[in-house]
Amino acid sequence: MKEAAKTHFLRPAPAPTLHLAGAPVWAGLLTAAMREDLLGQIRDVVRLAPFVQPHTPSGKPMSVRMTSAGSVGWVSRPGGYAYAARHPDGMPWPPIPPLLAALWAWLLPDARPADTCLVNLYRGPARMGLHQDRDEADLSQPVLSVSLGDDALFRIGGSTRGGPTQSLWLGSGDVLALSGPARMAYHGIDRVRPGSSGLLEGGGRLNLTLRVAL
Ligand code: MD3
Ligand code: FE
Repeated sequence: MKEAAKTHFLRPAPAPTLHLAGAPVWAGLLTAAMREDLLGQIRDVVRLAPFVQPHTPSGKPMSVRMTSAGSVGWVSRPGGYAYAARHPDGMPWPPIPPLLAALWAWLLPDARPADTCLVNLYRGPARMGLHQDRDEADLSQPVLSVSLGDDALFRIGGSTRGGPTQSLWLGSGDVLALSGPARMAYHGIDRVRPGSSGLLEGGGRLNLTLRVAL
């Protein structure tokens, strides 16, 4: 990790910018230098574990490309979603990027260490429909989301489908923690604003979610 990031994480965690459905949001928490540093660490992950296009268990292709880091990674198989020790192509998942492991420990000191980081790539019209994250064994553990690249319209509701929702544009370097009641909230990405960031070569957005899967 670069010196700037280390120094930054030694300071007390700042107060969140706002709360959305009870979830703290730190807008622009990662500096430009940290975003570049993290992007380099994600490139290393993708080199070892390439993006795949997952399909839903019913066979529909998803518009988001995905890979993972950690001791396990999220996979979609005909039988359903799971955390698996290997990439669909057979290789083990690369380690969680050190900047993200440090960010997790800094913001969530009471949580168990994250054992997986899902990497989502949004390009063009990619989106993610409203869903709950419930493939993890211990749903009392939080999820930490980091956005890089183009802005995305994030939507979050309650823990039942069909209720009211709130929306927020997530920008590059924004961080969001989901714990407590927000952990089971329905959420998704309605759309990405093309060209709103120059961070990714070829444009688009990355979302990194750290989780305790096992
Ligand atoms: C609320 N990713 O990977 S991140 C996902 O931007 C996912 O790629 C979106 O939903 C993305 O499952 C949203 C924000 C987020 C992540 C996990 C959550 C919100 C969450 C888990 C529970 C509740
Ligand atoms: Fe999710």
